[in-house]
Amino acid sequence: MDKLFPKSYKQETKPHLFCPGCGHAAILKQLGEAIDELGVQKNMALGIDIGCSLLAWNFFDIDTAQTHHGRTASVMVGYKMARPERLAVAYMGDGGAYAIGLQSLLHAVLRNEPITVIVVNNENYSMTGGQKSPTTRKSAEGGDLRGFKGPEMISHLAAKNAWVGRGSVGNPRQLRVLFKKALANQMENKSFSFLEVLSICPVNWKTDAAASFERLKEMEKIYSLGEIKIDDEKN
Ligand SMILES: Cc1ncc(C[n+]2csc(CCOP(=O)(O)OP(=O)(O)O)c2C)c(N)n1
Ligand code: SF4
Repeated sequence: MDKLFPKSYKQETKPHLFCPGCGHAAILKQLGEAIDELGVQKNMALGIDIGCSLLAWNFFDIDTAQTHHGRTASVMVGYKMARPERLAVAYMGDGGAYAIGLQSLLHAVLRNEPITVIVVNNENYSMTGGQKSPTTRKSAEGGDLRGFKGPEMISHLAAKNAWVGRGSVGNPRQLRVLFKKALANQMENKSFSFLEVLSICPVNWKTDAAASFERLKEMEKIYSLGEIKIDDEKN
């Protein structure tokens, strides 16, 4: 065992608490790599929402605040006001960010608060058992719904120097670059940054690995990935 896991590796990692095959774990791995590559680990705080994102509470060796459901953006706005020299990052699910927390998110955008918001879109309220969220496209009753497009909406409201993008757990290399851009924007432009990440929830989707990635591929066709242009004609 010691040969497989050298001492330094054992000290620096620990098992995650997400269900097997969950997208959150792979997304957080890329966030961690981006934080390491930018060297900001000791100069930031991570706010996590109620939902499966809260299982990240001790994932990293960084200051973490677990906040009220949907209000992580507002809590990190407050943190940033108190500690403007530090990075403030909010990590939330699509249910928390786009339903009960939408007012917190929108007003942070409109005020161009210098925080970074990451929303993991797995098309359902996962922690409570897979209920419909604003991003759900197919209802259990069989109806087709229109999934809420967070980055596109924000791109119409954000200030010119804000940064908006969308990544996918299916493209980890691109995802790490997008995380770095979202964090760098907060540091350099002192403006709002927003990254949605398409993810998988095999437990509530009731899918095996192959079917989970098939559904993710379908999502990747519907939602555009990469940086999303700010519509600065109107704002
Ligand atoms: C104010 C409030 N309303 C509802 C809940 C119940 N609740 C806990 S987790 C959760 C779902 C979270 O879903 P989402 O934000 O999409 O995150 P995910 O679990 O999918 O990562 C809900 C509705 C709560 N804890 N607090
Ligand atoms: S319920 Fe879904 S999102 Fe939550 S930990 Fe399990 S697989 Fe991940």
